Amino acid sequence: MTRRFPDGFLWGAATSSYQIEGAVDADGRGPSIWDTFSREPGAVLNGENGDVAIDHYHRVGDDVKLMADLGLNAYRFSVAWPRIQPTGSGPAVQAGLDFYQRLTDQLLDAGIAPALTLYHWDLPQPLQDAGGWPNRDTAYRFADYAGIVADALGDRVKLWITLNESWCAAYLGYLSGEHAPGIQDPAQALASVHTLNLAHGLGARAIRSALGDGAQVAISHNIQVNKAATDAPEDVAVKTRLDLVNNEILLAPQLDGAYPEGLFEATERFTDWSFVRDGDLDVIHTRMDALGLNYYSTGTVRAGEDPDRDPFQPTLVDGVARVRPEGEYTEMGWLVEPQGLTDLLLEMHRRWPGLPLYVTENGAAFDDEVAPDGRVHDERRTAYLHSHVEAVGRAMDAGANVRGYFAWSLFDNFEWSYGYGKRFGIVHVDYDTLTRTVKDSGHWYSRLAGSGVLPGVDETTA
Ligand code: PNW
Repeated sequence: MTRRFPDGFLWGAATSSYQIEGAVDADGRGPSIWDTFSREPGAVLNGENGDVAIDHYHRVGDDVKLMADLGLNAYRFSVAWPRIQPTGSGPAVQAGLDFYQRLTDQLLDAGIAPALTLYHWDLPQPLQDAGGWPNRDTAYRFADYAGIVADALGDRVKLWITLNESWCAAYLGYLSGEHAPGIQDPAQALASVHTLNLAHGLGARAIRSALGDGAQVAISHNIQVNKAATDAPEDVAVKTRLDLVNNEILLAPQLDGAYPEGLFEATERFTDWSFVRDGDLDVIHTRMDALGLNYYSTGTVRAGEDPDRDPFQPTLVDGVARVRPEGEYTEMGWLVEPQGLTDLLLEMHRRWPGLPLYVTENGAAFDDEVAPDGRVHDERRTAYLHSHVEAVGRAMDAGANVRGYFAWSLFDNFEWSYGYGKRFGIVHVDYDTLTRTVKDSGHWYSRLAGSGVLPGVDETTA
């Protein structure tokens, strides 16, 4: 059966500033928390960092040309806050804005719709020195920054994403410490969630007041999709408790205007939530035009103790054991489970009927090499993308209002604490020469983008 997607469906690929740009000292850019964190011994595998990354900052023209050759009709990128405001506040650096104005002009010339993420984890270091995301003031700084970028790029960009994965920013940054700034403190993590929620709402308002209804405002969440290992009440209870502190803590205030029932009790041993002020929930509940979902995998959980768990790493929910079902796993150790994406989209549709949805990231890390024939035969990635795009189609058949899909990632790039060791790209990057080579999955994706029809997994010729 041929799977055909609607006209106007966005077929894009996604990246983020720190992961691809390099040029960390160029044109007045200030340091971000990732510049600092990646220099701490042991923080990133092999001591790698984003100083050069894939040098996108200097190769932006060729990179856009490559997207055009692939026939993408959308591109999701993020703006590096420290290029716009090196200290996180104060006047904008024109050279920083110029870079993104050139990028968006080139995209539009090539018929590629820009989808702009304002924050993909590169917080200006001076804002961390002032307390970072646990500090309420960071939300107001973010709103100022959002307004600056909206004024500068609002004539070119229609789809605005306030924050990428606030779950990661709060919980990997301030709870597990795997990401910058590398703090392990449940109280700071929960305060960060609230500041990020507030930042989203204030940022959405800043964009709206600069651009009116011409702009579509969204956020990208990596909702944790978990299944209970069995129907036993204790296993189901574990899943419900995880959903509460991972997902509902973001979705409920943003889309329903209130923190979910039971959240404050479930976390009272860490914080009294006194940082929530009158009026905050109204701000957080500012109308969104679309919801972005980043999906990679589905977890399975049961009640119990996890033998693999690092006992020194704090957690918000005790008594959780992770189950590793049989199946295919990517290089990240993530189970390939496309049905989880269908379920997620349908669950969002059930709760907020008609809300436009975008898959703002989906993809897989595999070990790829350039073969003697000069190509990258990444069959497993093609199969992954195929099964997940098919999963999006199934959700649309059942009524979900999905408007676009963005592969993560356009390029192999700096994969955070894994450094350059994990390759997610549909375009291979040789880290010695920085040469870009479209992988077979990229050729496959190009066919999909060009036709709106799901190709077979073997349709990978250029
Ligand atoms: C997302 N987790 O990160 C990010 O948006 C990308 O920048 C990143 O490259 C991509 O997914 C692949 O990792 C995540 O631990 C990082 O569950 C970690 C997790 C989830 C998403």
